[in-house]
Amino acid sequence: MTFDLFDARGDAEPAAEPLADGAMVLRGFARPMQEELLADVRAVIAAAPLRHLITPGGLRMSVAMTNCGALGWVSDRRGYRYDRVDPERGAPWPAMPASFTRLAAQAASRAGFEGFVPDACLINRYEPGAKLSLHQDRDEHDHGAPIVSVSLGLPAVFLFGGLNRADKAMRTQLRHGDVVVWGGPSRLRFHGVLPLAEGEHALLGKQRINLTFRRAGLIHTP
Ligand code: MD6
Ligand code: FE
Repeated sequence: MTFDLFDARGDAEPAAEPLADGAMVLRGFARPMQEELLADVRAVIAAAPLRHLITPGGLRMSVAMTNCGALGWVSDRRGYRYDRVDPERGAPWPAMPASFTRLAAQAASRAGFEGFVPDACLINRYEPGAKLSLHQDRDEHDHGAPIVSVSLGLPAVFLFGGLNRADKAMRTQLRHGDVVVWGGPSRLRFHGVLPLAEGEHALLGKQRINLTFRRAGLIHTP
């Protein structure tokens, strides 16, 4: 396992740290485009504000969320789903910024998944104490495509388990600029994020922003 930004060949290829078959962390992969990404994150949040969704069980999520792209992930008392319309604003989600689409495709390709074109980007905002319980990403129609997850701002401990909830989870710290790519035999592994520790990030202050790109695929409108 390596924690260097650059691998032993000494070229500018970020180190790929395997997590499991089909899952890896690309350390610092998003750093070269951080300014562009952050400007685009701010524009999306200005158009479709972050909000704390309610789980089907009636609990308020500690992570605040919004989306961009053709489909957005939402949760309410009726369940989890992808929706073309932001229920809060009654309007489509903001378009996926070109910087997001490009980064997602480049990271997927680096991990061996060619031709990744995300149609959904979930933006998660963690403040100190916010967490994401162990879960599977299984609301997408297309499980053939990987997931690309970009970490910005404060570091967080990522839990990475198996295909059953009870499987023991390993832990890895995700720092500013790290990208996790997740697909193939690992696509349905359980994972989560431990409560965010207090801290101050030079660019983002007291928060962690996570961008999760998916191919949600067809949705079935009632
Ligand atoms: C997060 N990430 O890192 C939450 N899901 O804030 C996820 O839930 C996630 O990082 C699937 C694949 C990678 C992830
Ligand atoms: Fe997830």
